[in-house]
Amino acid sequence: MKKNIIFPFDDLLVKGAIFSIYGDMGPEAVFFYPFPNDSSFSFPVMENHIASNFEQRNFMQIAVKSISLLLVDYSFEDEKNLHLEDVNIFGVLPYPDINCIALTYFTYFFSEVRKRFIPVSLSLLVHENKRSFVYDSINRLRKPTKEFTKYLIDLCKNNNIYSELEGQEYWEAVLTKFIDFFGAIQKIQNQPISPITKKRRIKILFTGLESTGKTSFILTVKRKFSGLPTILPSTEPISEPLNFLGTTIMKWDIPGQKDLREAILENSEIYLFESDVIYYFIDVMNPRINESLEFLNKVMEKIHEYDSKIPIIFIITKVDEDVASTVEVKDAIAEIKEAHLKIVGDHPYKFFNTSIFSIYSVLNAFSYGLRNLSPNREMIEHLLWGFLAKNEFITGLLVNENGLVLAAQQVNVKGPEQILDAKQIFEIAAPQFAILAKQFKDFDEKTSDSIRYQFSEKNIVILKRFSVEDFTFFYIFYTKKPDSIKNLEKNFPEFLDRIRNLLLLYIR
Ligand SMILES: Nc1nc2c(ncn2[C@@H]2O[C@H](COP(=O)(O)OP(=O)(O)OP(=O)(O)O)[C@@H](O)[C@H]2O)c(=O)[nH]1
Ligand SMILES: [Mg+2]
Repeated sequence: MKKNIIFPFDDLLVKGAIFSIYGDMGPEAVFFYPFPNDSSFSFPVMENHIASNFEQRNFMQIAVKSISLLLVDYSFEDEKNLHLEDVNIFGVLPYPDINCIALTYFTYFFSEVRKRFIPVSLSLLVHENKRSFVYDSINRLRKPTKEFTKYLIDLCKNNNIYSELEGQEYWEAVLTKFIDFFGAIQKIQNQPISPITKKRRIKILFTGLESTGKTSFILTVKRKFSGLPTILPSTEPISEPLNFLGTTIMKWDIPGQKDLREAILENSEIYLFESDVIYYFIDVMNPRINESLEFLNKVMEKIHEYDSKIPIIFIITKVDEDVASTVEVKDAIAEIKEAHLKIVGDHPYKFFNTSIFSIYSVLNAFSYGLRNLSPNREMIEHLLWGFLAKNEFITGLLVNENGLVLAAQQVNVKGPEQILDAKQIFEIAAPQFAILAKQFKDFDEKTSDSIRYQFSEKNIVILKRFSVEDFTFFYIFYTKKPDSIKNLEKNFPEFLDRIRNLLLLYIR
């Protein structure tokens, strides 16, 4: 049916919004805007809100994909310890058939009528080549997206709407709300934080006073241990690319000596502007707190000029194993945290203690910053958590071939049983990454191989290698139940299928 095709938000980058729920017949698109051009339903004002390029089946596909992807097997059971009402996940899913990606919000509501949790999703469609809008605006889109979803959920709850059909008589009210929502998105689009670039580049900064271990940290990430003994104080900012899942990340190592670190402040438009993460270093053996605070303060002042909420990752270095548990070091860490916390304001932050003698401590701290740049981090973590719970694993780590930790999850274990921590598990498996990554260059995407380490009857670590496009990844699973290995072999392929798309859109 051919109609007057008018979509009043012509220059909006979000081309459609689809609200889906898992109703009685499975996932279904219940409310959506604009209407698909072959809509089977019509009400008077609808003609002005039709999109020429979407069909009903596209919205159906979005409902199925966005909901089934994140469902974990326990989803429908009202188990006390699952806290499904706290699941609030954002991520980016690909829809190549319609050349779009969708910023996707996934959550649940509890239906008193159905006596179960109902999964719902809201998908915002954006053309593939405008994806950077989503990546750049994801944090600002969260609030209106959540609020609008909340409105739709309440509407469904209060009126027992569990299908598109049951929703039809509410369209008049819903349509106005959709238009308000699109208006809110338009506002966000009209005030870009940074120019919308086609290709996303990422910039990360390593800064802090001199001799706090910045260059050593970077060498450890690169696992260039041979460079460590001969390391000299840095004399100029060094920028170096790091390829992270197809995205180029520029890392800047800023020298810390007084006159040299002034350069970063004077040339803040080069170093600080458009930085995505700052790693700020403090030496636990020689914290020089006042001097460090003074410098950090100046850095923050510059950042505020650019009005960005850049995350600060504090790296407290030289917390070597032999001193880590001494009172002096513990006190120093507490004091460093307290002092530096006062100036982070409302920037997201996190503290890590590291030592170049524990590769995991360095890789984990470094990965944390990168992980937080991924719009799909929450989705991957949720899937990993669901997989662990379903198969009775305790810990799961997703690691790339360079040992960067893309996701780390642990399920609660009851009882006083001694369990290995993530660091121990990582260090058991890590020596294999490099060997395995090279060993079978030509293995195909469908297969994965595993190595099993069993220390004792009840401590088993499984390393699984798989690849997505040109990238090699490892999953490391830890369990105390030998039987769960059989589950792993059976359920892993399906899990891998779900996670593959999310990995491809990890940062890009
Ligand atoms: N024990 C111990 N020593 C460390 C650690 N990390 C760095 N160091 C030592 O600290 C000294 C300074 O390290 P660098 O990496 O050069 O420090 P930097 O922050 O790059 O210093 P500038 O380039 O001057 O800003 C070196 O002698 C390192 O060997 C650590 O985790 N443990
Ligand atoms: Mg240096």
